Amino acid sequence: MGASIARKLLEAHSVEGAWNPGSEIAIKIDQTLTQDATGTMAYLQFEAMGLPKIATERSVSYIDHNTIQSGFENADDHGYLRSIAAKYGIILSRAGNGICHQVHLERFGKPGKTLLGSDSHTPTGGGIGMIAIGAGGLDVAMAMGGAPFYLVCPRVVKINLIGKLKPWVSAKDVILEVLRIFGTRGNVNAVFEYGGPGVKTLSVPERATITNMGAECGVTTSVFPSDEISKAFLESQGRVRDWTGINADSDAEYDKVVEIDLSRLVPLAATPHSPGNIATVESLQGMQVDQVCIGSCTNSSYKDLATVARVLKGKVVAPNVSFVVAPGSRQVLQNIDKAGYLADLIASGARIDECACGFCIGNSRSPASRGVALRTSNRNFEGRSGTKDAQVYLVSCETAAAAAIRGKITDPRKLGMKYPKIAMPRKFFIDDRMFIFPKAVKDPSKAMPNGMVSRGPNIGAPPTNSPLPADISGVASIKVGDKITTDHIIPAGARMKYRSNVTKYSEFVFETVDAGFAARARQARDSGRHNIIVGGASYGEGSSREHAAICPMFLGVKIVLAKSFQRIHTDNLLNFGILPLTFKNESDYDRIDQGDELEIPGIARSIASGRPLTVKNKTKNIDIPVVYTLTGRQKQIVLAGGALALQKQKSIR
Ligand code: MIC
Ligand code: SF4
Repeated sequence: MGASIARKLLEAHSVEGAWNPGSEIAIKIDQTLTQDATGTMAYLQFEAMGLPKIATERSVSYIDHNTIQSGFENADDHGYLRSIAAKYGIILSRAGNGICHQVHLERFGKPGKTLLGSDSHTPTGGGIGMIAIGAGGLDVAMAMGGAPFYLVCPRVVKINLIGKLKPWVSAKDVILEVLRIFGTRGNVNAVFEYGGPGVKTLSVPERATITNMGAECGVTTSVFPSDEISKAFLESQGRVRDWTGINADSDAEYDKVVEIDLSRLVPLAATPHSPGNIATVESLQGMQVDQVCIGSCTNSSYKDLATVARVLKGKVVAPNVSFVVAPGSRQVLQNIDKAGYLADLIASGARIDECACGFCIGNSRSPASRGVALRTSNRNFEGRSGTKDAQVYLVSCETAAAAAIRGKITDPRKLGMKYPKIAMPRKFFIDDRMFIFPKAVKDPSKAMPNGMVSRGPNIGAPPTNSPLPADISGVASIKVGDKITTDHIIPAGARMKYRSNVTKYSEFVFETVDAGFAARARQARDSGRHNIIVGGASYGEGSSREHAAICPMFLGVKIVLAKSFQRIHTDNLLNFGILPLTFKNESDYDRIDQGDELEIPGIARSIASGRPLTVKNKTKNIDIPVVYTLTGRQKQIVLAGGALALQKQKSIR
């Protein structure tokens, strides 16, 4: 049997383990990316490793999330990132240059390479045939230092595309269909690999829309072949030398094959409050809309914005709609400007936002109370927009543009217009001057104030943890339900400016779920008790933000006991010395209440020797069997109190 693309690329980068889905493997990382909201912590950790330079082929630090700069915190972080990039040989993409995933695809993505990014939408790079994986900042910091990245050898699911999309149906509808089929749960440790004759009908940015939102299914990554279309894209970026053809073998083996006929797809929407709640746009028609936002790393390419501009040309947005457009990159903005599309957007009444994450992360453009927002982004978790009771629908650019004109949800096929066909430029106008390339920094110390790394008062020290206690004796300090996202655990939006200041940021753990949690947990911690979080299924969905582990760690959380976990969050918990445990019998979830006194005597010794664990619920006087599935490496990490703590222990020995 032949090999899939995923297998070929993972095996070509393998440094440990053999191809055996479910077992642990380690791969060499060629490229890394960080963004500012996760990057400051990643670089603080990199500094703590004491290495002189990065060891990757290419590492890029993007400033795209925290660009609102209300208060000094964001600017302090930007200064820190600039000086760190100069010091360690990292490329800096300055604020205003665009969203990491869009920019990386344009300027640095290379078929066949591995990319590890401290952002869950890093799989966008799969659109150009990379194995691109999202991870916590610490894993990215270690990869920058040359360490391999450990992952579970994935199951490979082939998504066989046939046919061609009909007018007004686009790549966003393809990934919404994938979400309809697979949902947001149960896809951990899988890779979605796209193939079939339909692939050649999709451009690279369209493929990237699809791989980007595979993150919402919870897969490790998604990947497309690299073909003539990828070559043309790289040519248009002046980078044809970066092209290599990558294909699956014709007899490649897959764990599952699912077929999607592109010609049968219709405009779809993800309805509140999950990217997995899929409905047809037709079924939602007529609903009054208050806000339409175009942008985010999912849908902010040249073609996306040009299509919207053509739909809106000569019209003005409906009076009840606030219409926001955030181009994905400065390159997109410059090129839609040169082609005249920007002028059409401005004329239609668009509020042109900075080339950044902006509305998607909820730090700006929050909708009105109970407002209905149609957005082209990838997540519509409750409250993520910054307005708790807003109703956010995720849609394609075509559907968003139709609503902007009509003021209500409208199936774009019913607009009565001819579908605008957008020709991609053969050569994009390219201006790389908003990058700071390390080789241009002749004397790194001059790029830093007083020759030092720039550390404003917002830059704290990377927090550390103590080894896992011999016995756990504590309290179920919070009990939450299914599908708790990292946005629930530690909010982004206006709170995100505290990313470099763990003491402050920790005040907001579970803020939107139970505002009393942080104070309660602190009190338990300070009285010598351990905090235990009890969760439902798919705990830790969504982002890669390691603060969803770091801040609970800071509050004295030692264990999260849940029905199931998402991949990146599991790794983050372990990296910071918090033990993820699952119920042996899911129904035991009902046998713990918030506030119950819990004990796990001899936990450290049991884990070290591989013995089963039991949680003693002292309040209810019952024993609950629990499960840990840790490799030898992961055991060492969690017993030491996290990956940095383990590294320190090893260097002392
Ligand atoms: C997100 O979309 O939730 C973010 C903000 O990009 C996060 C990263 C972060 O929290 O900084 C992600 O997707 O990983
Ligand atoms: Fe930025 Fe939104 Fe993409 Fe996250 S999902 S990287 S916040 S644009």
